Amino acid sequence: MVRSAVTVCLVPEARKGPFVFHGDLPAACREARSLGFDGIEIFGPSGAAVDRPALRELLQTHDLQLAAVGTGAGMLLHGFSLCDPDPQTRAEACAFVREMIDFGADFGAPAIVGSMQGQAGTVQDRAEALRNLEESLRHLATHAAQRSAKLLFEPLNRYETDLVRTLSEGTELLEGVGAENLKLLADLFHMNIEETDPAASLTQNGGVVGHVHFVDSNRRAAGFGHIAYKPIVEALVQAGFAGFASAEAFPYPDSVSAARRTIESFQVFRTGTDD
Ligand code: LER
Ligand code: MN
Repeated sequence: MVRSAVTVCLVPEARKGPFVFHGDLPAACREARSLGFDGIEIFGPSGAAVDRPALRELLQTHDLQLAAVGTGAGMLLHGFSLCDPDPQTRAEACAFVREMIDFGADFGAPAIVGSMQGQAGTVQDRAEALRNLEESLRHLATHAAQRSAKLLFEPLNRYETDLVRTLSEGTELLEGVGAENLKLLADLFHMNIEETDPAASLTQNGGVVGHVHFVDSNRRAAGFGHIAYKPIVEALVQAGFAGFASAEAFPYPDSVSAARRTIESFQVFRTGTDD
């Protein structure tokens, strides 16, 4: 069964980012539970930043799972990327993600490589950047496997990367890395920009999708934009998807309304209709 999650951002520098809850982890857990979410996804400053015993108690108290941990703060706060042409800086980027993998693994949750894939830009050619990224992911997936954890790779839209933008490109990258525990994250906002047909792409690549960012076309909560969810959900169900669909959306018009709208829209996973 697909489980619902909602994002909580604990990085003040990302307060304008597409996260439903910001700053107050206990309050976010309370709201997530009262609205009926199964889990939370944390975007934190580093693997060591979150007090693990306190998080464990919060998750237990509110009967929530940790769905995933984002690693984008490595890029946002330190300028790290996994395709960096400099081996030393790339090693530091890997170390940052490894700490996040360890944090997530303590809670049975995968880490997400999204923004941390980086960009080739004008610094290196795309093929070289992809080779660097592939090597970093192989190393990180091996590390995650040692902790019995999955690692999630997220294609992004063209305004955020020139490397991997579609699920098919993601599948190709995964084949190059060759790690069983490396899966794709399908972010419906990025897909709405990059995919010719999001549902068809999920049908084609759904077997390696391990997590979904459940969000609308305008990056508001599902139901506040123009994505038709029924064919997307049908494709995911057909592919046997049983991971988390996590609300990574702007807190529009406010956090609680965005979370509530998400849970209402989440009914499409139960009933198969957008109504
Ligand atoms: C960035 O746009 C995004 O979607 C995040 O999930 C990646 O870290
Ligand atoms: Mn995303």
